[in-house]
Amino acid sequence: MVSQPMPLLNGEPHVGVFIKTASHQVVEVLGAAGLAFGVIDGEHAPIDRSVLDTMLLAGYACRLPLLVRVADGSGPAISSVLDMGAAGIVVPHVDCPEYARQVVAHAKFAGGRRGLSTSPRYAGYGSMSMHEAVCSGDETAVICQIEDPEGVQNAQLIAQVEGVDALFIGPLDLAHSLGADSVREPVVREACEHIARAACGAGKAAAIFLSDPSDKAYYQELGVTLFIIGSDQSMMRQGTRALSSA
Ligand code: 3PY
Ligand code: MG
Repeated sequence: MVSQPMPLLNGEPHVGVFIKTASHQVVEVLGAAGLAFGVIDGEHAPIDRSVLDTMLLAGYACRLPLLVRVADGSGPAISSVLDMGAAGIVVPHVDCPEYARQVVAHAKFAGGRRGLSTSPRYAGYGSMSMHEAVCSGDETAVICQIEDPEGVQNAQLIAQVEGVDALFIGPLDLAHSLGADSVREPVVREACEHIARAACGAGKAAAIFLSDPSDKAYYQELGVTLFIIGSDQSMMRQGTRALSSA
């Protein structure tokens, strides 16, 4: 077993969802239904380490690439999920290039300081040579979430950090921190556009969270290619409401 396939950075648009329910069955349902990728939310959802491990295993089983949004950019938080074989990490609240460099260093063996063991899943449980494990581990995606005014200001510098693969726009935190009541207020739109342009200008991918798919075309026009639209919870809620009102 090697790292999960990482087709998400090929420049094509991909639609995924946040996964907030601590369940491998949810992963399998989404994979069987043909979803392009999922982002397991380790920042805001109560998912412990061993359940996360099983969810990532389910991702392998149904060939659903899974990113994990870690709680923060610390070394243990990052290496733990990469050791379990996540296709990549999303780090929330990256607000300056120094922090982005620290995130990359924690995520990478070559040029970084990720702790090396060949015994976890990402390295085939000891079946890979050290060289193969390092190559496999370094294929994973490093995605920085930009969702604070300082992050917006520093978006170009963050995008230029070597090893950062994508900037992920966080409209909710942006709206909150910019004093807006809605993600559709012009000040939030401007910040989102600025981040998308910073990513594309540096030759990196841009990702965005949307609660409403009707905004996708607008951001795709700006060069965003990774769309995280809602979550397993919002899909359940919508389905339940539709059923209840039928
Ligand atoms: C945000 O919009 O702030 C996010 O983090 C998306 O979940
Ligand atoms: Mg956020």
